[in-house]
Amino acid sequence: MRDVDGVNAGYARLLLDEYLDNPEAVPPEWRALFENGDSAAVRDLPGMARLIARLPESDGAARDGAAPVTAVPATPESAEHDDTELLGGIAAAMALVKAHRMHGHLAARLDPLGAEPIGDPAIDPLRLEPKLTPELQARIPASILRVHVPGETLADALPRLKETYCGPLGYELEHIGDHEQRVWLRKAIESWRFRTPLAADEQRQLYARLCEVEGMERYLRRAFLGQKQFSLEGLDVLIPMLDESLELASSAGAHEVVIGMAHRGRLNVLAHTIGMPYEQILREFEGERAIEVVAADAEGGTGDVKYHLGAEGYRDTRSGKIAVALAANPSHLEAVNPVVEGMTRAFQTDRTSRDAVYDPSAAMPVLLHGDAAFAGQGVVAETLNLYALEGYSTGGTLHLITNNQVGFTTDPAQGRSTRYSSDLAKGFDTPIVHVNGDDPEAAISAVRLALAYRARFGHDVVIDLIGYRRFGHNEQDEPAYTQPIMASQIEAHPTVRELYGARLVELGVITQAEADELVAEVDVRLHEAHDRLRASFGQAIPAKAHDDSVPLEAATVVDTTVSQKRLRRLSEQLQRVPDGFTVNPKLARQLERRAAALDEGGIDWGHAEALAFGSLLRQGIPIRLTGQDTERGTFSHRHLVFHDSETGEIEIPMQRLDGAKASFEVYNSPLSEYACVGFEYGYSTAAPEALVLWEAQFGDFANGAQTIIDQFISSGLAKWKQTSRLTLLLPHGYEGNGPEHSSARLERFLQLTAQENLRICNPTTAAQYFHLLRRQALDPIARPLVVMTPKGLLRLKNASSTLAELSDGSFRPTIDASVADRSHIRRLVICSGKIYYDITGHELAGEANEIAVARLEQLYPFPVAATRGLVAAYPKLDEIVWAQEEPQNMGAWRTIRHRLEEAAAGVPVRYVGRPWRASTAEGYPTAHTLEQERIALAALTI
Ligand SMILES: Cc1ncc(C[n+]2csc(CCOP(=O)(O)OP(=O)(O)O)c2C)c(N)n1
Repeated sequence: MRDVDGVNAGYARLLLDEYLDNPEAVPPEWRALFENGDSAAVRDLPGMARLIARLPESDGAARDGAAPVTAVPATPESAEHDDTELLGGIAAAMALVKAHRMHGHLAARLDPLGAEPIGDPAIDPLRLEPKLTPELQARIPASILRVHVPGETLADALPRLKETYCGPLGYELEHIGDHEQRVWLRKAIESWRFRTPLAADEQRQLYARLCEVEGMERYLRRAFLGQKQFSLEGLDVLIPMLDESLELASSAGAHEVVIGMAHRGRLNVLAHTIGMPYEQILREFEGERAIEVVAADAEGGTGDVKYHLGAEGYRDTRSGKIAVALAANPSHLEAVNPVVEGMTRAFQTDRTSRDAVYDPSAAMPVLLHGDAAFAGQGVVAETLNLYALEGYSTGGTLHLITNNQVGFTTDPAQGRSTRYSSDLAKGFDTPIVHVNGDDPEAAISAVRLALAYRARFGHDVVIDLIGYRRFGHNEQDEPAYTQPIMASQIEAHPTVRELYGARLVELGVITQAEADELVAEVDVRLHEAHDRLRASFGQAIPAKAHDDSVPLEAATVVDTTVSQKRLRRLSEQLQRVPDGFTVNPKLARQLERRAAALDEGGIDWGHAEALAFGSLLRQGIPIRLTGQDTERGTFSHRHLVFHDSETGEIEIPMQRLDGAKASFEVYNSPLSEYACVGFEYGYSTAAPEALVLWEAQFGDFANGAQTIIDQFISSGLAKWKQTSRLTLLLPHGYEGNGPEHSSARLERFLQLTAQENLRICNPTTAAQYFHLLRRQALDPIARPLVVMTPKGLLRLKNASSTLAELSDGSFRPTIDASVADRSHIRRLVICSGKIYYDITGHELAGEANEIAVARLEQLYPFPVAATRGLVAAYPKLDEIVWAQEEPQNMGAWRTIRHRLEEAAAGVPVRYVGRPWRASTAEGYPTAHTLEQERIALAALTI
């Protein structure tokens, strides 16, 4: 029988706690005891005695590597009340340790401006029951508390525990559901593995870096008084933290780090993290005040403000060179987050063989957030939600909140309901490290811990870097109007460079003279760069204005044909399932119909799409397709992923095509538009060779991603020379399903078009869709494509195609009516999309001999020549009618009317469609039917 004393009893209590938290975490013999219902026994000493007596001799340590229990022999003379006191003390000590881990951050000294932490009674040893007096603390062996700080007893360990959890770093990790991660983090934090002191030369380097950070901001402010720079001052340690991140990413094998950030400190990141020469940054400032500033560059781009520009550079690290990309971003805070994730994922993916090979170690995403923005912008949550999803994971993102404790003029208490800016991340099981921005060494250790955690668990991690904003929101703002107390505190507060310099002088690492010398050197370097820049003035090339009045039709002719033999072979492989795989019988019948369609005609939309994809894969074009329920297709028309009806196993024939030279990725997306479209945009910019498609459930939902559409997809080329072949598939068409399932808001996309920034099409046959997809992938000029895709037409016989229509021909921007004798045609109806079938399928269509109905399949760039040709083919026209099912203030009419009138060459152009409406469509099916009928009739009756 083993000794039973307060210490071992305490250990058993601890194990019970642990068991209740996570049964797997306790040694099996203990688990067995607790499972047998003996947990109640732990509550009292005699119960413990019984319990421990039944244990085998070797009780083993808990699995997380904590020291085995120290068996303190029971002293025969110890009074029973001593045992009781010790047992109580151990319980309190355990609570104290737990409280430090859970609430220590509330007592941490995180605010450089010195705000008193609120603290928490649970971490006060004298407020526990029983009071943990120094004497009692000295009787409690630290080993049974399973802490990782050094010390024999609680009395030895407690100061270090306080220093760990309540110093310049505060940790939140106890919310994490995964026991292994919690244990790993506790150990890493309490052992100070990542808080090893910096060597003297590292300290000097760190100080020199802070001189550069501060020196650049100061120089810019002096040299360009009143220009916006969104200074980093107050959060200067961000730059050394990024330095450390690059070092660690590189040593872990990454060859690319992708950074997303807003305005704050961006110029500093460009110079010091990306390595952009000072001259280039100074040029931006000079350009702003130069008289000869140009409105547009040679390619018609209109540019962007300097604190939005993207950049790429290479940095030397101890482990070699690493590429660093800073994603271009708009003012819209946090919008760049998913874009960076998509870019990173593209860099992590090898698309050169049938299976996309995803290697998260190849690149690392770093997102910098404002404290107000992180808490307030919904896209943050949407992006956090991607981290563990198969199609979206990037091996964990390093999130750095540059927390200056104010959002423009808004105090945190007005900006969020939570204590910390970072609190949202807790819902994603993410560890959070808060760090005082005036302690550069603590900040570096936060990065080390965060990236070790990321490397170990492939999980997002957040560092909340708490600093202040030395000046106003920008350099034209007066902070004292709205934050007067804070502003005066900041004015009296030394900079982090000054504080750290003074500390190093005190430590004897540098002399005051050396500290001052480093400051002066930075100033000299900036002066010299500015002088060199000034000397180069006058050599700039004048920009020529771009004529955007005439949009051009696609200049290049792209061969989109595929031989019938190849299409047959593809079709057969796409329907093939492995032996023993059971396809749902209804689906099997659909597949059989597809096989027959090759000979009989009736190749439907989903079939044509699959053939387009398959043919592109054989040509070496990688494809990535995502969207809500996209694997099957919202309208059950796609079925790229088969599910074995008996085992649930999955089969993706597209990934098994013979001779495919590129990867095919297909994923159901989470229920997000903003982050998901942003992600695919980012992916598509970093994978220019790939055809990246995002599909909306219904086209209307794309407006959840409006910021990405407005700020990136449509304007990225003009602002940042950044484009891609991202393709949006937006189900569109009036089928009586109410205001939210009818319109993809075609008008919005058309309104965004100019300078050939987009392609917008509304194809009406499977073959047109086939050729359009192939053209989009193969056109040497990359542009985003917006496709109004059908719903009812997916299965409409008339909208299906023959094998010959796929194998030959090309995408036709207009489709003429098939009228043999045109001399009696008095009205040409031109329409786009599904309404074509409503008009031509109407019972009166056959009698409308004087009317021809043509289709406009490409709305932008507007097919000027083709439309002119269309009109010219009808010599006796009295009028042209533009027919649409959308209301008059929506759809294509208002954007293309002048194009139609130009092409009409004097023939009057008239509108037929829904009247002006505030809402896209009728809510009642009967009202819808009446309206469709009215439109068709109006188009068909003269
Ligand atoms: C989506 C969006 N809404 C509003 C703004 C206007 N705005 C620009 S900066 C700012 C405050 C940002 O505060 P914070 O996130 O704390 O970053 P800081 O500027 O303090 O670094 C606001 C509201 C914006 N840029 N984007």
